[in-house]
Amino acid sequence: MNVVYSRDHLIHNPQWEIFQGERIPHVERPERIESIIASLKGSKHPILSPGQFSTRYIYSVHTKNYVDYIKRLSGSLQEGQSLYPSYYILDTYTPILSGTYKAAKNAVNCALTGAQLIRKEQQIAYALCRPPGHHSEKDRLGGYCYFNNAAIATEYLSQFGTVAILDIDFHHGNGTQHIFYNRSDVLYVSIHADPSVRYPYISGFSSENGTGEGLGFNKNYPLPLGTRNDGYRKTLQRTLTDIKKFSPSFLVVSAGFDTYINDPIGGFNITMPFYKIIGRDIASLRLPTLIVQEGGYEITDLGEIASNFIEGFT
Ligand code: OKP
Ligand code: ZN
Repeated sequence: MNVVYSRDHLIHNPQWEIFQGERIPHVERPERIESIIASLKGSKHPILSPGQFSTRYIYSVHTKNYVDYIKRLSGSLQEGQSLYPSYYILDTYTPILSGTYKAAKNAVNCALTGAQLIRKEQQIAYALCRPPGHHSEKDRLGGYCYFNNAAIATEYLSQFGTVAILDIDFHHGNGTQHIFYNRSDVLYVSIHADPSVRYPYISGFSSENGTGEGLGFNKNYPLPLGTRNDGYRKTLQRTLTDIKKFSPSFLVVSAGFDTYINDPIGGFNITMPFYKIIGRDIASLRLPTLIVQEGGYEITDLGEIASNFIEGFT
């Protein structure tokens, strides 16, 4: 499996988030992706640099005003400054820094490079995107996300066939759901923590099924805090059945590893060896698959989690 990675994510280095009116240390750290790449470097998987793609791909999912706003704000800041914008936001956890635009665009390039690989060679690719993307809506940032990497890659792939998105991050991907909510050529399926007790709170309930032409093409599987391997696997099997029924040309996996038992902001009890099983179960679909990195904040173990997942997949 090809891994797509670039050091350009390092420039986005948020120090704080504002949580319940207090400044607390930011968990979406550059060390996350460095932990993963360090672990994969010893493996047989080739590591590729992303290509450059036009901003037009970002505009295919996000409004021009929103994208330009992030670019302009980011460009106006000094190194080390951070700004919590008042417009186009879902929350106060997602600051803009001088490096944010460049890093977020690089994450999109990683996802698109992976998407191109799976389209042309019908293979599997792993895009080491950072910052993550799945909370970002058409014109709103939030949940540490600016541009929706998985959605932009999906939009690109959807020109060539139908796409299923399987979101296994601990948090519901409200942004991805929002972007494809009225589409029948893109199926969004997500397993995540019960939104009545965990971020993003506003969406991720099982009653959200899509709208218009997209009715029936959005499926949410919220699970209680404390969910363990066996309970998780039952739900995972259900999502795989949904995807098989849809029979897509491509699969995009929004892979967050904050379901891990020791994750500092998660609340499930998934154990280290189980990531191999999750990878193997998803790979059993035998689809050209793009894996897009989302969350996962236990920095010390993150590399090992990703390696287990990839090993199970291949
Ligand atoms: C992003 B992704 C914790 C409260 C803020 C925001 C969660 C964003 C998760 N101090 N929680 O889905 O991993
Ligand atoms: Zn998450």
